[in-house]
Amino acid sequence: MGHALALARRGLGNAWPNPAVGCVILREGRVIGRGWTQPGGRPHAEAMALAEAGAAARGATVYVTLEPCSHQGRAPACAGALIRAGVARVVSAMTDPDPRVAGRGHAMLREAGIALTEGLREAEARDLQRGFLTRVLQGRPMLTLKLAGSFDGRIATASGESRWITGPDARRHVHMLRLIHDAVMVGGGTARADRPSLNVRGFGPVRQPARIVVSSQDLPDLPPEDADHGPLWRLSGAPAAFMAELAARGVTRVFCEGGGELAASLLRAGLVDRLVGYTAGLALGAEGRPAIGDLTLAALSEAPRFRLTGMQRLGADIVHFWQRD
Ligand code: AOF
Ligand code: ZN
Repeated sequence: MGHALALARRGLGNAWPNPAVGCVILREGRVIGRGWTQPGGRPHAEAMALAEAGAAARGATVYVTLEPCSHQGRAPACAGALIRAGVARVVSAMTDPDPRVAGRGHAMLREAGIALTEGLREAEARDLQRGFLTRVLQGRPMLTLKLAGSFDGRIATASGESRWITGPDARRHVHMLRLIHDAVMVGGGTARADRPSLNVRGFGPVRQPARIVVSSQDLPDLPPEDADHGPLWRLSGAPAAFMAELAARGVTRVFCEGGGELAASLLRAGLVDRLVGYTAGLALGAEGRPAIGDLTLAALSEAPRFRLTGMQRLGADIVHFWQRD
């Protein structure tokens, strides 16, 4: 299952609107098939692993990070494909919350006489599939808020200078995080001030994330959609409404890179699931621009609080990860 989870990660930022699923087929202790959800969501992980295994899948054991689907989509259901291939045993990490599946995939396997184990390493699978779960169960994508700033949490000098507070290792790390999200989001002020590329550079040809600018005004000239830039969407209105609109477009994982007003409105609306902070060893003082605008908190107890899940040194900077459970 650890191998299947690692394969599933290859689909993050790539598989949407579908969840990024991984699948490993084993026979007599040897891996005979490996699969992960392909760009745009098809083929599914199981179809790819079964194709590799071929006739050897008969009698084999299948590890999969999400319940195999039971619905006839653009291709036959994975549960049916596993049954036809004659596998002996399926181990799945979690139930698929999609109402078209919701336990029916597991039931099909059991009824066909396949030995089924559910819930292996479920916590890790849920963490990996969080964007898909949020989309299906809450009708909005998962949102990661990124902030790169000084020791004192400032993102620019009073005059707006921000290049470069953090170093090249941190910047490359940001591109890696863009890569594993479906969409990158900024506010209109940041789009006008920085003209950010909002694309992934330095990782070869990739499925570029969609670019979202939250603004009620016209946008500055940003590059058109091409091989190096994802689709450009301007959204406006209340955070809950544009997040619902993104879910309707199939987006499961959003990476918000500021600015301060957008970050504050998302936090006030309780829509931030994860934080990623890059901190550099310099001080910009009270005159520097704050990373997050006014939260209008009346008491410390109202402050949105997150749990530390990891940290790492990146050259001269550090990156720290937090999340809400
Ligand atoms: C699987 N294996 O690798 C994935 C699954 O639009 P469709 O027909 O491709 O179906 C999308 C749904 O299939 C999605 O909402 C989720 O329930 C499931 N995703 N299932 O068996 C996979 N990605
Ligand atoms: Zn499937």
